[in-house]
Amino acid sequence: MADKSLELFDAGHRACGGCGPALAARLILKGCGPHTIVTVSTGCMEVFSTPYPETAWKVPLIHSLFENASAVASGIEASLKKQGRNEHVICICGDGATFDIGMLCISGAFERGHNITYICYDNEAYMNTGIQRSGATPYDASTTTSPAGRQSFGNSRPKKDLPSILAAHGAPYVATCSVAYPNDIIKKVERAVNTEGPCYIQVHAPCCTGWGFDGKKTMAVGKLAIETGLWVNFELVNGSVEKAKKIKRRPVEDYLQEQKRFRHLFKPNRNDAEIAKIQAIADVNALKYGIDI
Ligand SMILES: Cc1ncc(C[n+]2csc(CCOP(=O)(O)OP(=O)(O)O)c2C)c(N)n1
Ligand SMILES: [Mg+2]
Repeated sequence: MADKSLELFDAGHRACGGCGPALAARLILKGCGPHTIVTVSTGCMEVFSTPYPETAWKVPLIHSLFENASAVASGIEASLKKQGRNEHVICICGDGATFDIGMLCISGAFERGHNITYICYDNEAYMNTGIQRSGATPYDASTTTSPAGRQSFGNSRPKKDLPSILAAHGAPYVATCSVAYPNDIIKKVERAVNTEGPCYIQVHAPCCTGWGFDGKKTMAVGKLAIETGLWVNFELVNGSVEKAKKIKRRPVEDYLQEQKRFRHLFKPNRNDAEIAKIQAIADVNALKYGIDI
């Protein structure tokens, strides 16, 4: 069991106040413990935590490219195995790196069956380069590459179901969690790093800057995602749902109204038809994971 009082992701980094991913990193390392080697992809996390010559990481960290953190982790894991060592090898990567550009390397690493844990901090867009949409951006969210305006409601595609895709690779353990529930992250990461084989964890990590809310509300916004059913915390063990958090659902607009990325759904006029489509996404989630009390 990892000592949860250890702070392995240090204060003094340069993230925005209220940054969900920074909190995610701190909690992830609590779940892993000190005998851990981390690979990170290019993105906010790498930029705000490693401004040369400083670092917020108290464990070994390797940054290579945007797309290949899982390939780097694969090589580290293979080398450690050869040396008879057993440190945890984890990747901590953004959703752009995970859902889009790193997908090929992740698929290869999971197919080869490396004993690594791949963790995506999901802030639902390419934040570091200026809020471009990714495969993780939710339906209707406004981003700089899917701007809401007279011609568009924002992102026109639904969020990619990456947990199912990686479970279909035969991953023994796949889980989702949220910075709004810190102990759940620690517990799931600890389980993943102690499970043999390639495991995947997706952490919902609200981004106050990119989503457009006050940095004081990160936890509240994260909770609303879960309470509306737009984000579900679940565990897939050998491909089957083992546990999903049950909730009494609130209407999706309680979550949408808190964020500027959805403001076009309410102003200048309320768009009931689009809000109903988002409600339908939450309804499908609720049915799929059986979350309704
Ligand atoms: C091959 C390549 N393409 C594009 C970039 C530019 N780039 C750097 S970070 C980034 C966005 C990262 O998005 P995400 O993985 O979601 O992390 P976030 O910034 O949101 O934390 C992009 C497009 C790059 N560094 N390398
Ligand atoms: Mg991102």
